[in-house]
Amino acid sequence: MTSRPNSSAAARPTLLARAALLSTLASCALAACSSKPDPQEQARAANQARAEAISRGAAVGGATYLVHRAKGPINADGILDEASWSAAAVAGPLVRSMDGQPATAHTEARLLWDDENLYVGFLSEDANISTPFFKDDEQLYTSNVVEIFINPSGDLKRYAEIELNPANALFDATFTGRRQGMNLAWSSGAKHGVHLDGTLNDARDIDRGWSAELAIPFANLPGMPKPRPQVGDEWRFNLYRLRQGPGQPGEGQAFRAPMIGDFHNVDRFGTFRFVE
Ligand SMILES: [Ca+2]
Ligand SMILES: [Ca+2]
Repeated sequence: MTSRPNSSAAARPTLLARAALLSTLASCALAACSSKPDPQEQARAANQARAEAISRGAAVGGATYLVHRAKGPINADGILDEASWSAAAVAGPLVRSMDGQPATAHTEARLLWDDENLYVGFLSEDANISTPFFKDDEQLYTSNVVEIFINPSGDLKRYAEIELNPANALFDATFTGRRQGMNLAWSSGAKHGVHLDGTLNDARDIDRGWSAELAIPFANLPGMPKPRPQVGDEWRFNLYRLRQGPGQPGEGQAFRAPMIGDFHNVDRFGTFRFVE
């Protein structure tokens, strides 16, 4: 975790302050913790420890992530303040993709679903939010980006790759096998938004981070075994973040570490289950 020697209690970073979620989650991981124990921070620490245990399990053992049903509408505006997000299981913190060890900046994700969409929310600590890309389907994966790979049938062949960057540019493509049959013309039809707690492409200040929110329609996903999932169904997936470019460490992060420099390592995809 990055510590910030200059932070005081008054100026303590509250990453993405408008995401109410963050006030109850992970602020110890995202900022310097106060030395005063207080119940809220203890609860946050416990939540963090639980998330890290889940992440370790996912990184090495293939723990199944539970996708809970959203209890109300989700507006994919990049602000994870819908009550359903607070009840969603944490996926992460993401780990280094090459070795499963702790990453240099905190990233966590959450998934939800309803009859029409799979929802994905990412919270990413980032001291220098940047990207050179502003158009959809550009090579977002050469810069800073969060990603989900989804394989509904579990065949480890027909999967979608969907990425979102801090400029709210979307990359989406389907594949018919590991790195095979890429169809960049495919559109997921995802609604998406980002929220920046900082400034984009301005290295003169220190940013807190950014959040991303996607509503991905089931209707367009490749290889769907049925029109929409049901409780108990399991899909294969992975979640990633890339930190590349000026001021970035050149780091790949993953929910389940592929352990090699290839996010398309489908054999290392994790599993999630749709639950109530
Ligand atoms: Ca929202
Ligand atoms: Ca596309």
